[in-house]
Amino acid sequence: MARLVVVSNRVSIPDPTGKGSAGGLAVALREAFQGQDGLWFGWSGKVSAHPSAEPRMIDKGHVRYALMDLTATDRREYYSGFANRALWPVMHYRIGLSEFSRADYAGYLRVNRTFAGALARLIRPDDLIWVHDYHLIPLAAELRALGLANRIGYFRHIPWPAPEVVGTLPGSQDLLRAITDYDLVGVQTARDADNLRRGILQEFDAAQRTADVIALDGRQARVKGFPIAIDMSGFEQAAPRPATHRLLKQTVASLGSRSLIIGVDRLDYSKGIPERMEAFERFLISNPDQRGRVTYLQIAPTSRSEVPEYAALSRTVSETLGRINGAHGEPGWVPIHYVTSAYPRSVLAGLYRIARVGLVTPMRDGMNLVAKEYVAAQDPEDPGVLVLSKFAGAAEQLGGALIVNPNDKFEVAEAINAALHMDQAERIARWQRMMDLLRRYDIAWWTNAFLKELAGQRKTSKARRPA
Ligand code: ADQ
Repeated sequence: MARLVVVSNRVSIPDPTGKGSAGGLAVALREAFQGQDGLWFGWSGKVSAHPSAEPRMIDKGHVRYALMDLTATDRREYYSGFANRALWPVMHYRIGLSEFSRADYAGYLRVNRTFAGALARLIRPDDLIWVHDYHLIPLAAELRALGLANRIGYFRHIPWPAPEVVGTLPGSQDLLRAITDYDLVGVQTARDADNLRRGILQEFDAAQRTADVIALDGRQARVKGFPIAIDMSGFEQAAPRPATHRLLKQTVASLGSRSLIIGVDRLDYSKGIPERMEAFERFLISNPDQRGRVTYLQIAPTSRSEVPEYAALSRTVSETLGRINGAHGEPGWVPIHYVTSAYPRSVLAGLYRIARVGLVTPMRDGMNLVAKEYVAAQDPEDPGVLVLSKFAGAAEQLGGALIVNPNDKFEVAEAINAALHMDQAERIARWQRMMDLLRRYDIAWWTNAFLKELAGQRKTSKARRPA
């Protein structure tokens, strides 16, 4: 069997207890490595003044972890700069927040080249290479330039917007061309796939071979939707367990007879957290009888705090939260509870289960795993209701949710009210529809579908003569 080589910006090594990182990607990729030898290559998360050109190797079970350190300049330019300050906002349709710098872009290309050089020395001819996300778009092009002819797949976790939006980003033409150096490009939704194919066809003299396949300069790339999924059985089993964690116990105790509304997101402007708090405020204003009868718990661990737009968001969230709690709170009732820690998956599952409403209202999101986790964790006899943004990739699959436009706080407020008042039969019917789909397309389906398709690709002589 061909060895699987995964490349991602960060590498997640299982911890000594064997549980490892709780992140969705870590769980997905652990599934992909089941039953086969693998290599996982990427950034260690560490910064060093003189990083080695060779990765540090760690063996765990049948997987080798290859870890590269970065210099402080690499981290600033490649990661915080181009990836998170230029690419991320544009790919989430926030052109006005995108800060392009030539130095950052050069750093992004430099780190991709360094990674490709170090990785190429570890690659065997029949390895299947699976690259993840927006940090590493040019990696295949760099590997091809070094003479590699392996099958290389790419999965894109965040949206691929319409060509007019992507086109605003300097360097986007080169990135589009680089995408065609992959044999298989997986995106979250049919809309992303359509946007990406249109982008390539509009920008270059490319040909559409079949509905999915684009040919450019003798290379062929298949661009297709592979909606990422979750570990369904893990969530279904964890959710009903008795509350042992402090947060879960305290939440249950403080709720009394109140209904819980829950939001769980990384603190990111794409997730629409202040907008959601304002929609909740609108719900309280429009439904004064609900005051004191609901609690909204927002869990939002900080992320990318070195990026100025994230620090600004953190301030906005604190101000919005303080204002709403100040204006509407009463002795004995705080409308919005806000916590910023990371929690074990079992705790999140328990919280999802007791929440009558799951509020997942990103302004844009590639997929949004929280939406799926919330549904998976519900009690089949008495499920809660998911309120879901039409701009989350998950909305293409989860038609049983109340679908909203997060830009309209009145619409979100009305959906919260409808969710709290929905009768049991309708809640069960909607939940069942979503569960059928989530069970069918779970994480094992996702990894198998992508890898099977990648392995089945005709091996093209994509290697280019070294420059
Ligand atoms: P993210 O933007 O990180 O992922 P999301 O899909 O919601 O967004 O995944 C977040 C994960 O982190 C979930 O599994 C969630 O349970 C977990 N998480 C969130 N808060 C937590 C907390 N306080 N403690 C512990 N765990 C927490 C990117 C894209 C998404 C895409 C995923 C996967 O932006 O659109 O769905 O990749 O492809």
